[in-house]
Amino acid sequence: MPSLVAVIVGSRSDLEVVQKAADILQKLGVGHELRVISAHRAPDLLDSYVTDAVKRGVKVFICAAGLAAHLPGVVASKTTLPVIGLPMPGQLAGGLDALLSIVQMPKGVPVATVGVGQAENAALLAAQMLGLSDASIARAVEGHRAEARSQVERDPTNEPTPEPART
Ligand code: RP5
Repeated sequence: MPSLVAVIVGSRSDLEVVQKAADILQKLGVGHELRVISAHRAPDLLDSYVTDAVKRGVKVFICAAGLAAHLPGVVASKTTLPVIGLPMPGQLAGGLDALLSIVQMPKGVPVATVGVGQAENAALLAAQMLGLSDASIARAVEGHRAEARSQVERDPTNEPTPEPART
């Protein structure tokens, strides 16, 4: 299956949080690939990877990073394809550092930002973007949403309230 989504993490230490994104993409049948490439430790590798991924047909990037978290912005600077930034939980206010760094992209080079550690949302947003032109992915996203809806509806607290006994 060709990769439509490239997931890049800044460090191996991000992998545990990001695994959920890969799991959701797998569940939805979206071809994807995962790379560990730090924007500050290996900028040239990141540059060549993004160029190659675009040539191979990747359509959306998910970039996870913590602390100064410049990875999503750097990737967005190298492509006009959509980039979704996933801030990693960190030591400073639980990841507020990465959240602000990613969401506060200066004008002209946007990064769509999900909540701190919200890997599932990053994957779903990527799938929704792809669903605009791929009916089978759009159906898979609908199915995932229906599961979530039904889970809430089936919660025991939502059982119909019994009629009061008539006297
Ligand atoms: C960022 O710095 C990574 O995305 C990671 O979240 C954080 C810490 O990286 P390591 O020092 O654990 O490699 O670049």
